[in-house]
Amino acid sequence: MKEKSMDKSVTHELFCRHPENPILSVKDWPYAANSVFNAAAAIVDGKTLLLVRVEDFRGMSHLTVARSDDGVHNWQIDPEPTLRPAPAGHPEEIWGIEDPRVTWLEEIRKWAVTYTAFSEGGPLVSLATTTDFKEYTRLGPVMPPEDKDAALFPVRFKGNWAMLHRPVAKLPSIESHIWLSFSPNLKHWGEHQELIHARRGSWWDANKIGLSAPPLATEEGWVVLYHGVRTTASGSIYRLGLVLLDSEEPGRVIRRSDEWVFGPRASYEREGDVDDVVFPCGWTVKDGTIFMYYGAADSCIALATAKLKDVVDFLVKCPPYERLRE
Ligand code: BMA
Repeated sequence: MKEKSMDKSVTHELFCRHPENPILSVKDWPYAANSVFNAAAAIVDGKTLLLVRVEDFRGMSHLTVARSDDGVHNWQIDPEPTLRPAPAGHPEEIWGIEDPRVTWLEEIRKWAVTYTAFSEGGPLVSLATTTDFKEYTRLGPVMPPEDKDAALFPVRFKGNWAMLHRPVAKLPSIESHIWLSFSPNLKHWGEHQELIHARRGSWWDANKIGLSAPPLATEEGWVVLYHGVRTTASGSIYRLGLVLLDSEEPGRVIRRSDEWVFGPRASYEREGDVDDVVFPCGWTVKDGTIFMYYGAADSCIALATAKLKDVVDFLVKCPPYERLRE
């Protein structure tokens, strides 16, 4: 059995797994699917809404909405796919759409949905907006391949929208970092800058990192949850770390955790279509508690919670971000 001890004193983990995990799997689905995982999360009309990546038996993914009053039980799942790939008008979606993140844009009173479109040229970042999670307006690709793991900030900075995303370096010797880009209109993006760097050597987040859930506003700054991909002789291990960005200048990294704050330990995280993966695409905050929804082993959806205050207290005690110490 691959399960490791779940004792918090052993794991150092900030987040606690829900005892009823996994909270959603293909058993719960109203139609046949291979796996349900990597879901965006939001509070909509007082309910928790997950926009779930569903992989069909061809290997291609679409997105389907699940809603719950308490964010744990009694999920009402759309009886058929909510957002399907539309390759006729959007050839970049030919091999499916994956890993959504959602952000409420109060200024235009719309949800922004960033997702990976799997094009013949590789995965890229696409953006759509919605007001009801039923009808979607596609803005199309906003970052060319290979790029994924994107989410918007909910507000503009000096007149521009901002997005975190992760382009992939073509050369194996170059690390893949998280970038920050800006746009006046959500459609055209520029002022690209490298922001959070993959570390090197034996670090848990060496060589490849990516954004997990969208940035969360707190009094201390933007809390960013990211994943680090550790390559081992028997595959990759996806674990999670935290970064704090300046409230007014998201291009300024203030703190970064040295240790991971969550990693695969439970059996449903350690064994599945892709072993040893925890992959959150969304989190919600209710009464001071963060609900982090994550894909587990690319097979099901699990929930872990933490007090927002504990996360912020932890982050402000993390080392200042200095590129040289990596
Ligand atoms: C990443 C993404 C995720 C997936 C993870 C682990 O590159 O493609 O969708 O969960 O790999 O397989």
